[in-house]
Amino acid sequence: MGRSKSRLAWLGAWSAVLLLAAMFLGASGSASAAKPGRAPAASLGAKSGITIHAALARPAAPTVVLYDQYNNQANFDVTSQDFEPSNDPLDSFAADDFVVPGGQTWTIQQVDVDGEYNSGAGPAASFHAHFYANVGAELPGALIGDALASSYTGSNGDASITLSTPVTLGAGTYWVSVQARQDFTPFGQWLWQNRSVQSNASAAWQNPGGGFDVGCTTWGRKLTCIPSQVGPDQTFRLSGIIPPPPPSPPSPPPPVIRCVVPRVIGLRLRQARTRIRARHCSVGRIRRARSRRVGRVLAQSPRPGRRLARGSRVNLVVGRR
Ligand SMILES: [Ca+2]
Ligand SMILES: [Ca+2]
Repeated sequence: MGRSKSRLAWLGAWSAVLLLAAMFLGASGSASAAKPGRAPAASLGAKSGITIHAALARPAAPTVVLYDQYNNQANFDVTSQDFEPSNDPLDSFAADDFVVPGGQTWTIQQVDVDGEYNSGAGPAASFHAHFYANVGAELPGALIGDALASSYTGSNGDASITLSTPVTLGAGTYWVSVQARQDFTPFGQWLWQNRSVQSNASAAWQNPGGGFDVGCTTWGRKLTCIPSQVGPDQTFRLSGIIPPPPPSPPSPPPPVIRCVVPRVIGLRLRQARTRIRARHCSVGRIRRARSRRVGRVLAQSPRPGRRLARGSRVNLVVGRR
């Protein structure tokens, strides 16, 4: 390790540069943050040079594209990598934001990123995809989903990552950070392709271990943390499913209608019948009894106020001459 190793890494890069002509030459110098004496020498980012951006395949149903800013490649990229332990101070995270529309819930299963290898041919061992809430300053906040060591397909640094842990999010603004889990020795560096068009807030970046000596040991704006960077956003696409809304709760059963026995003593029989039916009871047996109160109800059974099954009978005694 040490200076000789770092020089070897850069020699490897230069041999590729010679093949790719002058366009690439300018790039290598501009973006390098090689630290003499720090081994290996990882860079903060680089001009991507001649890159063919292959069109992505559409996911198969029921998986759908949830969010897509895999376009407008800036041909400049940024480091976002989980290195081997000896290079942990260089571990860094780039992140970009996206919005789940109101009324929707997404289960994100796949993240596609456009990337490149540098100072080595890769491949990444796996990718991490970290999901964060959005805080007021339009930067990543609390970690709310983490798909570590996710498998992927793709080549030359482009990766279609199947999340080891799908992430379900309701409406709102969120951030996703994609990191290659890749040892610098011997696989080199993975760089995430920048996007020349900004959607929502511009990308964020952090280097918690401070190994790049540029500050931003917590989240900052990428273009502020690394002024040599070109392109405000990152290229990525999210795929997954929009689960159907949960079934509405079953409607409550209709209220039980009961016969609540009315008081009908003293009423004329016709009035008594009407009132009894209005209270969901029925008129039962009618007995006649001599009385000066001819045609009026003298007694009733059951007594007023009883709550009985619908249609229960109310028996009456009615006066007669
Ligand atoms: Ca690491
Ligand atoms: Ca953005």
